Amino acid sequence: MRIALLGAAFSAGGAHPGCRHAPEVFREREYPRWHRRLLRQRQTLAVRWAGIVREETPHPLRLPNAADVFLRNNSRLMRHTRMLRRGGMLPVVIGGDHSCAIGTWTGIAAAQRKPLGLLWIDAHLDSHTPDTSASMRLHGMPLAVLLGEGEERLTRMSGHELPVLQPEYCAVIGVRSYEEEEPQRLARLGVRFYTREEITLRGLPAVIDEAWRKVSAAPGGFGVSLDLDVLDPMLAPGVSVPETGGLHPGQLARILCHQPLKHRLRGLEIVELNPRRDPQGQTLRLLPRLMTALLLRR
Ligand SMILES: [Mn+2]
Repeated sequence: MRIALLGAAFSAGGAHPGCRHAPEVFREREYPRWHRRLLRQRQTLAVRWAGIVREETPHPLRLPNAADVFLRNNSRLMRHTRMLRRGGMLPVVIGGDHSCAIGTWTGIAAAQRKPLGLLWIDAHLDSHTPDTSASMRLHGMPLAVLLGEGEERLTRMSGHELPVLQPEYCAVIGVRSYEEEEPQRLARLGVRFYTREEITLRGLPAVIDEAWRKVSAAPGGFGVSLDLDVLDPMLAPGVSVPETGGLHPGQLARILCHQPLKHRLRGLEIVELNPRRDPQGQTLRLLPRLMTALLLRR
């Protein structure tokens, strides 16, 4: 598998400017070691850096005023992931605040003809629109945009009429903080989301099996959007919007490892790493482990 690492140095759509430093910090501190380890272990992953897409205005911005800035940033990211997919590469995007998901998945979906599945791993539902958001920050809205709801310049970024994602091939897992309009929207659209309570009730293996089956049934393959705030902030403090509780990194690695149809993977993004809240680097150091868990076929 030929993997192209792509930074999305975005913070304008998020809650904290620190997020935009994450791709560079990863590339300098973790990537060389990870790359050497893969070579030494003769792993079949061929990884290279494809560059860093930088936002044009590195200040927190809000909708509706900043729609054009968000559109330009995400359009550039979309062109990169689309080009990488068309070239037969597997894009792995290192964010950035979660608004980069709009560019990542619009580009990956545009490179193929069949519908794409997506597993959204997150403490939040990210399914607001400007009508329901209190903060008007775009990182609380990317899933709604990809499903075709919200700011129209973003939902139609690729020029296609249809939304980027079809609800029946999407699932959200790890959720533990949301406003009531978000589950209402997802329920109306028909997107399955698994809260912390459901995971506790049914057990993680049953839930993850169901979620993986759902997204990997998509005719065009599937992707994973991983917001690091799904993890317990005691163990992974380096995120912009920490929520108490959450998954243990080992649990998350097992989730990523146990997808049986990895040959149908079309992309991965890992977002919301905030190096300024991660002075000891423990959140940063999880990235190679999590990426290897999903990318390596056993
Ligand atoms: Mn998120």
